[in-house]
Amino acid sequence: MCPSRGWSPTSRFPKKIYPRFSRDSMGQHSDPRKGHNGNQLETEANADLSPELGMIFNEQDQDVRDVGYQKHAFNLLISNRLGYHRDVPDTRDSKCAKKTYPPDLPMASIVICFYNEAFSALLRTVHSVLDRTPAQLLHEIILVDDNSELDDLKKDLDGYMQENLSKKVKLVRNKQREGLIRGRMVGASHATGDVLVFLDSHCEVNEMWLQPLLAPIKENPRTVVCPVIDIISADTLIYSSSPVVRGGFNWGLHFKWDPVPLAELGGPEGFSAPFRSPTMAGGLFAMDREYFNMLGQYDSGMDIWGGENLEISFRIWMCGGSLLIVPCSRVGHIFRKRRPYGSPGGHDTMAHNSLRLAHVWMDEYKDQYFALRPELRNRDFGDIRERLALRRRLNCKSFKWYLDNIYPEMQVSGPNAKPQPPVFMNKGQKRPKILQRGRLINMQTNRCLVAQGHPSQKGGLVVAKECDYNDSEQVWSYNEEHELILSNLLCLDMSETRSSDPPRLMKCHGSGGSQQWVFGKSNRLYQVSVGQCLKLVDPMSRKGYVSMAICDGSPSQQWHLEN
Ligand code: LR7
Ligand code: MN
Repeated sequence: MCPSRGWSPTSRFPKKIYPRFSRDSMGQHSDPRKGHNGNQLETEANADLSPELGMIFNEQDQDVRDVGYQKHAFNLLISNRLGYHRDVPDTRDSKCAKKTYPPDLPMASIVICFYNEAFSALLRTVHSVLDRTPAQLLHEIILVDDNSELDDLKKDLDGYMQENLSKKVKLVRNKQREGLIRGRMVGASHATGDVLVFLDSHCEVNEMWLQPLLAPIKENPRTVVCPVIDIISADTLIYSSSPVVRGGFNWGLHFKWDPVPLAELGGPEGFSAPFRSPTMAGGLFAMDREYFNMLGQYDSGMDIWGGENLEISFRIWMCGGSLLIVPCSRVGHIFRKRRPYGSPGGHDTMAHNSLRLAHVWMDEYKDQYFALRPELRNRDFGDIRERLALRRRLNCKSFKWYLDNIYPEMQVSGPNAKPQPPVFMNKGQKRPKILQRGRLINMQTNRCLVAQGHPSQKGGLVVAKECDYNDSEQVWSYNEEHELILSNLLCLDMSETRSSDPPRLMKCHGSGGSQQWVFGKSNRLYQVSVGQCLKLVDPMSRKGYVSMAICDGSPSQQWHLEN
């Protein structure tokens, strides 16, 4: 699974944009730009209201959301309502806009392999490429359906492509599930452009994303490049900027993000110049097509998911190429908390694939992996003779060379651990501005929402009780991050998808979602990540319990923050 980037100080308050509601239909796969009838949500000029994009108005909305989380592990209701075209915030450094690129860049074949992807997310990926790539650089888009089981990815997709997409967009279907590694190889084998660009099937490319990737490849075809991967929240679909970091790994052979060493960021262009990265995350990169073939594509003995990202990273560096991250190219990716699919037979393909890469590329350092995973020491990993022959044929360097020269920060266990070089840290943290302070009053009963126990108690419930205007512990602050903080201590929190649970007081995490609340129309208090509104359960009961419910605007759902 992809590590989240929550560790970065700047990602605590990401620059964000709220999706604008512009769709005419929900659930039907027509081009949303084509008409404006039906279910349009009332939007107000106030951009702060657009988090209401996830609001659940009826059972059908609830269903789309719940089934969506099960099948895709992100908020399908919002994804569908967003449609296939939207603007995203330009997250590039200001220096990027001033850069110019040669007019005769190589042409790109975009390869997107998907398995059971949400129709709207797949189409938004495709249209973002079509909308934000100059036609003369786009040779083709190749979609590879990895034998998906969802109905709409069959006839509906064919129909949509015929009606709405040019011949530049092609679709190849695998007869059996191959996994993303062989799936990408299938896509690449159909490609005829100069450069291959791989994307996951739930991405949105940003302004001027392609030129900065193609330029270093034109200069040197042995350069492989990655964009900075911006974050599209799985719960809100909000697109936010991600900190500039580089790829590493640990001895469990999991990819991780590392800060960029200061030395890599030298030069007059500073943060906007491409810099070297020991590894890539895997899903989003561009590579000269001939070089991809020459370097041995991927290991076709790897199944479904995992490990191929480290394998190709090691191979690039050890066999004479280089791997760069290009900060002026930005592509958003939906980061999910779990992978919503398994592998046929339920195999741990990550372990199988990691074993293959360890045995082919890591020399004596594979023992570092086995020290952590002793049960894998004697596990079968199939035939790797072809990959070993490839390594010899390409005359690749040792893994020790790679560690010494490309990833010296990597600690090798043993008595003489190396000291860490200085690292680049992002700008300091800032506190979100408080917009309003006051008592949170239920308008049906005039009672105040307060802590059931003490407001400092983590995990404590909130209840509607008689207001006590002398008690400062009943005062809420509402800030620009849409957090509701009681008595300056804890945040009102609805953890993720368990919308049947009541909200609780939790440590403020600053990453939106479960702690984002919006005061909407008719005094609704809407929770962004569960798509529901806060409700007083029983106005007659003295207990004052509250819960989340479908937003019907009834009196028990009306709240007001009173100064
Ligand atoms: O059997 C499958 N067949 C497929 O076609 C399984 C998956 N897929 C498709 C899938 O629909 C998606 O488009 O392959 C793509 C990647 O699968 P994800 O989105 O489930 O993977 P991920 O984003 O969780 O994982 C990251 O690591 C993977 C390791 O195998 C791949 O390299 C992914 O491309 C990679 N994603 C990224 O690098 C995006 C940034 C995330 C980070 C960090
Ligand atoms: Mn992905």
